[in-house]
Amino acid sequence: MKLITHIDFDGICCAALFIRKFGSSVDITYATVQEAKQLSKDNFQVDYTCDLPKVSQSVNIDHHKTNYEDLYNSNRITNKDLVVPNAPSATDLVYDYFAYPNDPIAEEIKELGHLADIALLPAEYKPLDIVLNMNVEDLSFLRDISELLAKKGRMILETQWLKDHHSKVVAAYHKTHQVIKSFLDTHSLIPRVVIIDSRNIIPGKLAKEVFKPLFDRGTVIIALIYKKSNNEPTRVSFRVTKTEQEKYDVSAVAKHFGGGGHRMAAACTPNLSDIPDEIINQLKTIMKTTDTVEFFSLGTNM
Ligand SMILES: [Mn+2]
Repeated sequence: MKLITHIDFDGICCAALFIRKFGSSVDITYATVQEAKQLSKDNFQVDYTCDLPKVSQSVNIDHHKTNYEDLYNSNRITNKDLVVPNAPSATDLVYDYFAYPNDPIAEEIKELGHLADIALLPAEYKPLDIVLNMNVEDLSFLRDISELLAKKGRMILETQWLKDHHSKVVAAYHKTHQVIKSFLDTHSLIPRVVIIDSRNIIPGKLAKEVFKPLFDRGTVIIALIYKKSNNEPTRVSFRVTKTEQEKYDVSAVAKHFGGGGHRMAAACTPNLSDIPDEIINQLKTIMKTTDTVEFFSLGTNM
């Protein structure tokens, strides 16, 4: 049994459900969307693709709108696939696909994948979220966390493994929040639409920490510029605040730059020369006439 899954929380919960169902002999590849697309071009052979665009002729279990459209347009969708664009998470779909009767741990894994992907992870999961973000490039770490989740469900929170990892990364996390706070303290007026460059100012793996504090200040759309690490390309991650999700579709903007995703969460890897002007122009195509937009660097004061 070979699985390829996304290197995020949802993808890891999918992996945990596979291990729960088929045991630790499942061969798991963890990949980004770009890597999955390349592996598919190379005709990489797997049985299942989760939370990613379909790889080769595998069974695809996914909830990304752009993937659904691409599969449909290219006639690659089959009746074995479960690609549901409005499903809250791929984990929910894996849970339904295989069925886990009388398995409370599988239910906990489903709950976790679901909450993580709709950005409603309860506070007690924060250490797990931070540890995952900081170790996302370490493939053996991703396997470890999948195995541990499959074995323990939400009790993963009580493990010494998590406590040890958390104590290593918690200082960087607090420093990041100080930088975000001082940015917000020096900017009394925050527009409805914010493009914010976090590169060289906070660790790329923690860049997404800016979303919640900015939304709390009344921003409705954020385009976050970041680099996962020094040798990674510059990426832009788009988010729409929960309360205005119906009104904006950022996947259209991401798609313009060769990326994709969901209406309220999408990403792309634009040309550096498109930052920020072309990003602003594209955001304007989905903004309301009364919306204001501004470009900031997270590190500059006023
Ligand atoms: Mn997902």
